[in-house]
Parts: sequence; structure tokens; C-alpha cells
Amino acid sequence: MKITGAEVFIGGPGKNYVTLKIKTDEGIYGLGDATLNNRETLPAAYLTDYLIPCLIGKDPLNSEDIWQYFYRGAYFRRGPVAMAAIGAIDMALWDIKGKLANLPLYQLFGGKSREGALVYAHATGSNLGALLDTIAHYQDQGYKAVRVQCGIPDMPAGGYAIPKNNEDSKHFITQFGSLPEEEIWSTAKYLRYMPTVFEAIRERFGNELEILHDVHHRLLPREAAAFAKEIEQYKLYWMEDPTPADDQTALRMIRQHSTVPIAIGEVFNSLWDCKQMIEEELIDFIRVAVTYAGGITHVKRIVELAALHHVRTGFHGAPSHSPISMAAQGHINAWAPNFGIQEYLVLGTLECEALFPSQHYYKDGMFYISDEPGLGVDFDEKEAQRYSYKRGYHPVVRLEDGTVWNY
Ligand code: KDG
Ligand code: MG
Repeated sequence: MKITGAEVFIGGPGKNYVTLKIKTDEGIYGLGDATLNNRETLPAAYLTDYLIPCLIGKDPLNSEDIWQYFYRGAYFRRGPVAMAAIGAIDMALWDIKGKLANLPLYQLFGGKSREGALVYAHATGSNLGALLDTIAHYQDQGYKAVRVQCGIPDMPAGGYAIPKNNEDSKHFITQFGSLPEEEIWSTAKYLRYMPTVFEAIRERFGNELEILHDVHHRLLPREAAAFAKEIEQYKLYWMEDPTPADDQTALRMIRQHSTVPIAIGEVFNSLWDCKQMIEEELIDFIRVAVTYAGGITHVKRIVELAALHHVRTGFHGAPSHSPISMAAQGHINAWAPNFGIQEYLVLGTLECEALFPSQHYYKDGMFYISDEPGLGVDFDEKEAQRYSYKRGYHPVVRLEDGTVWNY
């Protein structure tokens, strides 16, 4: 079997999905996702200008050798751009392998360890009332776990990752057609207010609802340790990204002061980025994504290292990932002995389903992977012609005195 060609498409409903299609001489094709949120043209160029020319003529079944060739052969290794491009190729090669074997991918990993995978939704409110209503809405839809983010009073722009164009439900952080918006952040106001939010949630919804919260890299180690200690009583499922991910030793201070489970990794791109915090058991959940952590081949390695250290999976699943990488993660979730939870933000639009048809489905707080061969997701090229690339940015955060802070 030989690879005969590969193409990259950019675009989608409300998102610049970067979709790779690899074709073979046997007519089987594979799909991959290289969507690097708000920097989408970079992995697309990495693929088209550098990797795709080397793919032609290679046997697609040698996915390990191809992965090593692109990773080791680059000289300048790692980083989100290269790892998103390599990841997309890797997903597409696994897709081809599964289609050829006529098996869903989880069967090639070792079969199913569970029927459905627990997922969590995003409940984001510009104020407490709106947040509580949004949580109730997700509970009505069967969700057993929700990530809760709340606007902080007296913080301009709602204070916490709540873009103006989408206040109270889903979390679309991209702003198209302008330069980045700026949000103002006050750690003191956040630390005073956020515990009262958890209190109100427990009061209204009781103890069974799994609550997750994303601090989004905003605290210093000592602040995060004190915060974790204070909120321990609310029994969070996890506290995510308490401090900037760059410095993993910061987590030691949090660990020394609390037992709040910690989840980190959505901005990491390789096993080497995660190694220290997994081996020192500084985290409880690993948040990498197949999209920009080198695809299935590499993320499986991270999952297996994590399993040795009692770390469970909690893969990133923001709407920046297309249904292709969400399916790849779905297959890993079905297999992984140390699965924890999956972030699940479906765009849920008819347009998205038309672009990426599949039979995977959500029901009662769980995600079920279908038994279609390979990834089990298709890509409708005719639909894709409706979309084109639009430049967009993440917001930039400043402290009240103007100092640039972590988004
Ligand atoms: O592109 C950045 C988003 O994916 C990120 O802000 C979402 O933190 C996030 C999450 O946990 O989903
Ligand atoms: Mg996050």
C-alpha cells in the first residue's frame, strides 16, 4: 500500500478547522485534525510545505516509522506547530489502518475497557445567577459533570475568559476580524469571590454533581496553594491549570497544602513536557490533546506513562478540536485503563455534522464511540467549499494596572 497524495483544508462553521486527508493507491483514505486554535495556518503550512512531499510513496501502515521520521528528522523538535502537523498525519494513518482492518480503532489498541466515556460540559456565566441556570440546563441534558466559570463582580469584561460575543453558555474564545480584545484580571477579586460560587453551587445542586474549574494559569504558586486549601471543602473533581504550565515545580507548593485534584496539560505538546509532573505525581489528570501532542501514537505513550503514576486522562476537548480528533480521543478513552473524563464541547450544529458526518453520539452524560472502521468520522469536501479561513485571536489579559498577564 502506498500514499499517493494528501491535501489540507482550512475552514468550518465558526472555526478554522485544519483537516488533512491522506489518499492511498488502494482507494482508502485517512483523516487528521491539525487545528491549532488561532494559529491555524501554521500547521497547515508545515504540512503542505514540508511533510506532505515526504509522505508520497510511503507505506501508510508504517505509522510508527513515519512518526519518528517527522519528529526526529525535523532537527528542531516539538512545539505546537510541528506536533499538530505530525499529529494530523498520525491520526490519518491510524484511520487508514483501521479501515483496512475493518475495525474501529479502539480494537487495535486493546479493545474496550468501558462502554461510554464520562464527559463534562462548560457552564459559563457572566454572573452567578446565569451560571446556576446554565448548570441546571446541562443537568437537564443528563450531564453529571460540568466545568464552572463565573464572571467576577467589579471586574471589567466579566473578569474570566467570558468573551462578550458569547456570554452564558458555550465557550468560544476566538474573536474574528479584529485585533485581540483585552480582558482585565484581578487575582484578589477572584480569590475573594470564587469560593462563594462553589458554595452556591453545592447549596443548589448538592454533592453528587461533579464540579470542575479552570483557573487558566492565572495564579502564583502561593496563591494557588491557599486557594486550593480553601476550596477543598467543595470537593471539586479537579482544579485545572492553577499556575502557568511553563513551571511544573510550582505545583509542589499546591500539593504540599491541599488534596484538590489537579489537571494540567492542554498546552503541552510532548511526553517530555509532561514527564516531570507525571513522574513526581504532581497532577491527577493529564489534559493533552491528540491534536497538538503528536497524534494517537504519542498520546498513547503519555497515557501509559501516566498510568504508572496514578494519573488519569482528562483530554482537552474545547471546540477548537474538530470531530476528527475528538473521535481519535474517543477511541483512546474507550480503551485506556486509566481513563478519567473527557471535556466535551460539541458545536452541535447541523453544519458541523454535515461537514464531519459520524455515528458517535452523546447520551446521558456519556460519549459513545461507534463501531465504524477507523476513526469513524468522514469529511464532506463539498460542504467544505462553503468555508474559508478567517483570522482570529485569543483575548489578551492585563492586570488592573496594565501589566500583561496570562490568558
Ligand atoms: O485555545 C484555547 C482554549 O482551548 C482554552 O482556552 C480552553 O482552557 C480551555 C479549556 O479547558 O477548554
Ligand atoms: Mg483549560
